[in-house]
Amino acid sequence: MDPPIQMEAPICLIENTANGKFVVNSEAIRFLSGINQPVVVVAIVGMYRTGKSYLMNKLAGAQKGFNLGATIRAETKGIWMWCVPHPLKKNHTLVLLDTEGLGDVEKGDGKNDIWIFTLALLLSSAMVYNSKGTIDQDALDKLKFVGELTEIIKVKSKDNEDEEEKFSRHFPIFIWAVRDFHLSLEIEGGQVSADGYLENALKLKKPEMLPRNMEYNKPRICLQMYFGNRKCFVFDFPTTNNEFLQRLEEVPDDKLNKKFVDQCKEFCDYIWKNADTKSVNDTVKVTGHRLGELAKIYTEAVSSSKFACMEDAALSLAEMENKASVQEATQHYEDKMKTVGLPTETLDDFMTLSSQYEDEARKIFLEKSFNDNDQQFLREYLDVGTQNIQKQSN
Ligand SMILES: Nc1nc2c(ncn2[C@@H]2O[C@H](COP(=O)(O)OP(=O)(O)O)[C@@H](O)[C@H]2O)c(=O)[nH]1
Ligand SMILES: [Mg+2]
Repeated sequence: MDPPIQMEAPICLIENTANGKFVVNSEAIRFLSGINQPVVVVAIVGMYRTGKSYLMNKLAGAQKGFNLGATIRAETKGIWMWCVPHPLKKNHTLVLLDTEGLGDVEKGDGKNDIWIFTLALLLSSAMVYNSKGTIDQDALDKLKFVGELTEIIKVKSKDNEDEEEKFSRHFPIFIWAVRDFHLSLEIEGGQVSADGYLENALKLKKPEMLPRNMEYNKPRICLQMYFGNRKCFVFDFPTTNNEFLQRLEEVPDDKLNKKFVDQCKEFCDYIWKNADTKSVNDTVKVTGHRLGELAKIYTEAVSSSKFACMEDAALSLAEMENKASVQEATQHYEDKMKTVGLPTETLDDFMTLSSQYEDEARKIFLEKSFNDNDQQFLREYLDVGTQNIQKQSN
């Protein structure tokens, strides 16, 4: 069993540099490469100063962690990461990704928001979209860029017309968190749940294809199509005390609005229970190590304005790991053979030992390799094995 993860404070995973490039932080990758446990990844996106970092600290089960912006400037440039032991899933690591705010006026490039959104989406198993007030037209307008995801993300490397219909099979669960919600949950006089409230806000204007309705419908259609699993939580004002509001992370829960504290708890419980282990290609469980590799692959794609292709990412990941498995297996064989006193009494003795170590090595390879569907790496491994036997017996 791996030891529990110890990470004192969040670190930057992907830096959004001054010249608008995204760069992975090698220290974060090094840290992730030491995590062999499967990971549940929760990312949060939304406009800046909407209480994102505060909520992420709650998910970490901590009062402080991610920096809360006490000024109007966006505090976090890029994507920050905090790894903690999963509070419910044994031997799993919960990876929290906190993003800089969308709609930062200092970032002139119109692509900034969609790139942050894309990276958060591709790396997470649950994505929280955080906004303030109500889910109204303005809130949905801020998410307009989801309509452009087809220009950035691909499921398969070969062109396919129905690509976007496949998004929902691979995308994370989507949770809309509405902060400082000041309405009552009612539609046409009847009580609704928060989920019902979200679904109502996503309703399309009919007739759908009428040009004047299309702009209104577009983000709604995309959200419905891409995120099959949707959930909504509304949060009251945390407190009426303005001074508390400025430094919420220092205020204990019993000094805050009880309803808000309960809503935060309900939100965290839902995520802890429902956010799955991150997987690629539906089957391969992502470990911390693999998450670091995925971050590198997707950041590189986004930075160079190439498509971020999920199938290609899974293939690169498999190739990288399978190469390492071949190496580890052959190393095992070689190390074991070094312990054999040569020459052995008979060739039979030699062959028995050799095939025993060969079996062990193959087991190592098979345990560590994945997605080796056409057995390219198994063959490569067997080739190396055969050469080894010839080398040793000569
Ligand atoms: N009104 C209000 N303020 C909040 C809430 N949560 C946090 N804050 C305060 O809003 C400011 C920004 O919070 P932060 O979590 O850094 O927002 P972020 O920029 O979205 O990450 C801080 O001063 C917090 O104390 C909330 O639910 N409502
Ligand atoms: Mg923040």
